[in-house]
Amino acid sequence: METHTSSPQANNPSSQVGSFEKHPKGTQARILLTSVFGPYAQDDEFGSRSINPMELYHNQVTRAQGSFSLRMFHRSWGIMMIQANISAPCAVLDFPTRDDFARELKANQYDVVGISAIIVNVVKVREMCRMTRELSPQSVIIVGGHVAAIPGIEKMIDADHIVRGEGIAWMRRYLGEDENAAIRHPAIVSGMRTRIMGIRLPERKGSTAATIIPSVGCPMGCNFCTTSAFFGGKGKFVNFFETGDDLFDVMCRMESELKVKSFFIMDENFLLHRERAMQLLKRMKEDGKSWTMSVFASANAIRKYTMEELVELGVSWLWMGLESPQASYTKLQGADTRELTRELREHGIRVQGSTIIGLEHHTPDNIMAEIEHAVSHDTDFHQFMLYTPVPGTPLYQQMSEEGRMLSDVDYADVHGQFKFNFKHAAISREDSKRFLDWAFWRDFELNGPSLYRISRTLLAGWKRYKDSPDARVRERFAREMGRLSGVYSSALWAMERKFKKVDRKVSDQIRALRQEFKHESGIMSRMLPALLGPVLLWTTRREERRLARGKTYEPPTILERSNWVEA
Ligand code: B12
Ligand code: SF4
Repeated sequence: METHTSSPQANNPSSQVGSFEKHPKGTQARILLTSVFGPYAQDDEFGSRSINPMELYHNQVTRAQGSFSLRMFHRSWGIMMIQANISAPCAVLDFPTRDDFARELKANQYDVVGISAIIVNVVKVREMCRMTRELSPQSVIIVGGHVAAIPGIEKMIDADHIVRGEGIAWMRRYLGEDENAAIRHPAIVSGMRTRIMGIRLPERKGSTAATIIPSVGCPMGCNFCTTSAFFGGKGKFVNFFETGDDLFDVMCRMESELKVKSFFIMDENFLLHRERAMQLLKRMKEDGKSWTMSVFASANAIRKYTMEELVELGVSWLWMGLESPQASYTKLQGADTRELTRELREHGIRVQGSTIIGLEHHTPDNIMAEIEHAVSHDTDFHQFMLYTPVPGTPLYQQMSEEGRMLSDVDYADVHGQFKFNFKHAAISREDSKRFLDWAFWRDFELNGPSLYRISRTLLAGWKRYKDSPDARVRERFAREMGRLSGVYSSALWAMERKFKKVDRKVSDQIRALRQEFKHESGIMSRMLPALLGPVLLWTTRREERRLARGKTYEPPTILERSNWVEA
C-alpha cells in the first residue's frame, strides 16, 4: 500500500493516542469490530438526533422531499475493510442496539473490541467503552474513525488505543501482520433497504451497485474538509489500489461475486487521478466491459476529461462540490459549474451538487441569492450543508485561534444539518438553520422531486447514445433504459397526479417527460404505468400519512464473522 504523505509518520499513515504495543496473542486474538449502537433517528441522551438519521439521502440531500425522498442505508465500510484485511478471527457487528452489543460481548470472549465512530457519536462510544469494561473486562478497547480527531478524546472515553487515520495498517501492525501486504477488497453491496414513494425496492442479487474504495483522504485539502484532514490533509491521501489495473481486477472480482455491472466508487476525488482512471478505461475497453460508475469528483478534476471519456468510463452519477460562486477553492477555479452541470446531464450523467451554507462572505443580504444560484444549477440531487469547523480541520484550528468556536455546542449537534457551531460574522445561529432549511425547500419547490430529475437525465443520455458506435456505451444505456423506463414512467405517472394540485407547472413538466418516455420505451414499459402508476400514487399517499405521524427508518443489525472458530 502506498502512502502519499510527507507527514512525520512517513510510512505510517495512522497515529494514536497512548503507547503502541502489539497484542500478545497476535493473529490468534479474537476481535469484535462494531459501529455505534442505534436507534439513530430519534432524540436521546446518547446523542441520537431525529434530524440525523443513518441515511445518506434523507439526512442531507432529499430530506425536504417528503415521500419522494430517497431512503437507503449503507454499511460501515471502514470496519468491513479492516475485517477483510486481517487474518485473526473477527466479527463485524453493524448497527447493533445496546442489547445486541451487550449480548455479543457476553457470548464471546473477545480479546479486542474495536469501535468505529464519527464525531457526532462520541457519547455512544463512551457508553460502549463503559459496557465493554463491565461485560468483557479482558478486552482491549480500540477506538477508530473520525471520532478520534476530537481534542482531548482520551479523557472523554475509557479506551486503550485511540487510532487516528488509516486503520487497516494500524490493525495489521497491532496483530503482528504485514502492514504493507496488498489490500483485499471485501464484497460490499453499496446500499440496502432502499425505499422511495412508500415502497421498498426488491433486493435481488446484482440489482444494487458494489462499493469500491480505491483510497481514503483527498489531496485538495479544502479548509473545512474532515476526510482530507483525517488522512493527512493537503497533498496527502492513502491509496489502497494504486493503478487502473489493480482497480480493474477488483471490479472484475466484484462483478462475478456480486453479479453487478454497476459500481459506487467511494473515493473523495476519483477523477483527480487521471492516469489511473484512463488505465482503467483502457482495460474496460479491451475486455468490452459496459460498466456504470458513480463517483465523487471536484470540478477541476472533471475538467480533465472530455464528455466522451466520462461516458466511455461509464460515469453515470457524479457528486460535485459547488460550495459557492464566491468561494476561492482551488477545485473550483476556472469552472463554470452551471454550464458544466448542464453539459453533464445532457450526456446522461446524473449530477449531485453540494453547496455550503454560511461561508465567511455570506450575510443575511446575499445568502438568498447564493441559494438561488445553487438551485439554478438544476442538479439531479442537491446536498446543502452548514459551514462547520470540525475538529482536525484547518478551519477548526483557525476558528479556535480566533476564539470563534461556541463552547456549549454538543458534539451530537455538530453534523452540519442543524445550526452553526461557531460565531459567524454576519449570520446568527438561529438563522443558519432557517437558511439551510430554506435551501432544501427551494430546491424541491423549483426543481421538483429528484426522482423526476434523474429520469430526465437518463432519457437525455439514452436519446444521445442509443445509437452510439461504441457497443459498450450503447449496451449501458439500453440496460438502464430496459430496467428503469417502465418503473420511471410509472413513478412519473404518479408524480404528475400528485403535483397537479400543488404545482401545476411541475406537474406539466412531469407529464411532458412521461410522454417522451412513452415514445422511447418498449411495449411492456409503455403499458406498465397504467398498472403500477396508481399503486405508486397510493403508496406515496400512504407514506405521507406515515411520515406525518412521525415514522422513521432504522438500518438492520448485521453480524458477520470471518476466520471464525468457536471458543
Ligand atoms: C458512508 C458514509 C456515511 C453513511 C454511514 C454509514 C455507516 N454505517 O456509518 C451515512 C450516509 C449514513 C452517513 C451519515 C452521516 N455521516 Co457520513 N460519511 C460516509 C462517507 C461518505 C464514507 C465513509 C467510509 O466508508 N469511508 C471509507 C472508509 C474505508 O473510511 P473510514 O470509514 O474513515 O475508515 C477508515 C479509518 O477511519 C479507520 N477506522 C474506521 N473505523 C475504525 C475502527 C477501528 C477500531 C480502527 C482501528 C480504525 C478505524 O480505518 C478505516 C480504514 O482506513 C464519509 C466520507 C468519507 N469519504 O469517508 C462520510 C463521513 C464519515 N460522514 C460524516 C458525517 C458528518 C455524517 C453525518 C453526521 C451526516 C452529515 N450531516 O454529514 C451522518 C451521521 C449519521 C449518524 N447518525 O451517525 C463525516 C464525519 C465527520 C467527522 N469528522 O466526524 C464524513 C467524514 C463526511 C465529511 N467529510 O464530512 N455517512
Ligand atoms: S475536493 Fe472535496 S474531498 Fe477534496 S478536500 Fe476538497 S472538499 Fe474534501
